[in-house]
Amino acid sequence: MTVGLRFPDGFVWGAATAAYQIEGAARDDGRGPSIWDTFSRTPGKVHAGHTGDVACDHYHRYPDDVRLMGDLDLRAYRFSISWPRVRPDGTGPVNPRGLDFYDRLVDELIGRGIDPIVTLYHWDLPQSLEDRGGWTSRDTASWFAEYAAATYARLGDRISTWTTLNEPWCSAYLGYASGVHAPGRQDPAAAFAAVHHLLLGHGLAARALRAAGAEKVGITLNPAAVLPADPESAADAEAVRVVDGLSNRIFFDPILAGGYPPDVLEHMRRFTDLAFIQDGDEKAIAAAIDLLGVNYYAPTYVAGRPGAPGGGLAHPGTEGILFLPAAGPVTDMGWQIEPAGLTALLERIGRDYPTTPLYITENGAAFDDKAGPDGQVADADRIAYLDGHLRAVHTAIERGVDVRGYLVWSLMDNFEWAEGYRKRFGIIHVDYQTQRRTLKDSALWYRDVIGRNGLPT
Ligand code: IFM
Repeated sequence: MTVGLRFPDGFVWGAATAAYQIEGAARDDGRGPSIWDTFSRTPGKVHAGHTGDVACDHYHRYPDDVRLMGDLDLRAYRFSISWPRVRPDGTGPVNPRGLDFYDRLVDELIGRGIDPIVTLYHWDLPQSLEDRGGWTSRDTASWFAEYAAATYARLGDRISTWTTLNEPWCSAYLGYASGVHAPGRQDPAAAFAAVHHLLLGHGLAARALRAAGAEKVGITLNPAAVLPADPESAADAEAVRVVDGLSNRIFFDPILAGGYPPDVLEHMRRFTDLAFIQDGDEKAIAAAIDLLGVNYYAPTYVAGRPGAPGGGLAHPGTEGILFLPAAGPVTDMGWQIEPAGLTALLERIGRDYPTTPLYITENGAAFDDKAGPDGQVADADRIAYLDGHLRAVHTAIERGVDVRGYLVWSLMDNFEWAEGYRKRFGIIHVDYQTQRRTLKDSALWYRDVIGRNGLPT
C-alpha cells in the first residue's frame, strides 16, 4: 500500500457523535427530559419541527453501529453520555438503567478493539436544572461534577479518556445570548455567567474524575480560527484581538493559563458586574488536564470597521467589527472550506499553550448527499474536505504541534440541532424512514486512510 503522508505511529483515528443527536429513545428506561427536548418541541426553533425523539435510534441499534465502526477499522469512538439518562432530574438519584446502556455500549466497543472516548456534556442539560437557572446558576457546576463522579463510578474501570464539556462556547453563547440553541435565551449577561459556570463545572468535574482515578481528563473546545481580513491593517488586528478574546482566550486562559485575561474581563464588565466569579474559582478551573480537544470546521475573518454591526447576538459587544461572509467554496452549512485555517489554529494553540497534547475531536462537513440507484453515496466533496483537512493537520504536526489524533464528525448522519435532519455530516448515510445505514464513499476512503496511517500522495 503506497503512503504519501504518514501520521505518527500511534496516531488515534476515530469518529464522533453525541447522545441527543443519535440516540433517540427519549423516554426509554427512565430518561428525564433535557433542554433539547423542550427546545425542539417549541414551534419555530428547529427546522420543520424535527426532534431527537427517535434520531438514529442508536439506543436500540448500537450493536449494529459498533459493528460498522469495526468494519471501518476505527481505533476510537467519541460519544457523549446523556446527563438526563444518568440523573433524570439533574441531581438526585442515579438511574441505573440509563447507565446500563453506556455499560453495554462500552463493552461492545472494547470487544471490537475500539477505544471509547467519553464526553460528559454535549448540550443536553436536564430540563429540571434549566428550570433552576441552568448554566447561569452556580449550583449547576457542582451538580455537573456530581454527575461526572457517578458516571465514572460505573464506567471508569473501562474508559481511559474522559472529557468534560463539548464546545462550551456554543452552550453559553448560542444557548443564552443568541438563543438559536437550547435553552433559547437572549441575554448577554446570562451568557457570560454561563461561560463561567461551565468552566467551573469543567474544573470541578476534572478534579472529581482525577480523584476517582481517571487516567486522562480533558475538555473539547471549538476555538475560532480568527483571521484578519487584511493582515497589514491595525484595525483588523484589533478586531482579531476582541473576537479571539471572546471566543478563545475566555476559555483557553482560565483552563490552561491560570485565569481570565484582563481585556476579556473588561469586555464582560460592559454587560455584568462579574459577581459570579468567586475567590478560588479560577484555581478550580485551572485543574490540570491531559488533553485538549479541538473542533474545527471553518475560519472566521474579521475587520475593524467603524459602524459595522458586529457578529450579532452570539458575539456580544463586537459592534464596529465586520464578520466577513464566507468566500469561496462552502459546505452545505454555508461554512467556508479552508483547511489552512486549521493549520493556523493548531500552530497558534501549540505556540501559546504548548504543554497540552491536542486531539482533533471533530472535523467534517455537511453536503447534500444523494444516494445513487444502487443506494451508494458518492460523496467526493466530503472526501476532498477530509483529505484537505488531514493534510492541514499533518502540516501542523510537521511544524512541531503535538496533535495525537483525529475524529471525524460524524460517524453517521444525525440531528443537526436547529437544522434538524436536513444537514448530513455522516460518513455513514442514515435513511430516517427505515433506519438503514449505508457506508458512504467517504467511509470507505477513511477506512483506507486508517489502514495506511496516512494519505496517498
Ligand atoms: O453537530 C455539531 C456537533 O454537535 C458539535 N460541533 C459541531 C457539529 C456540526 O455543527
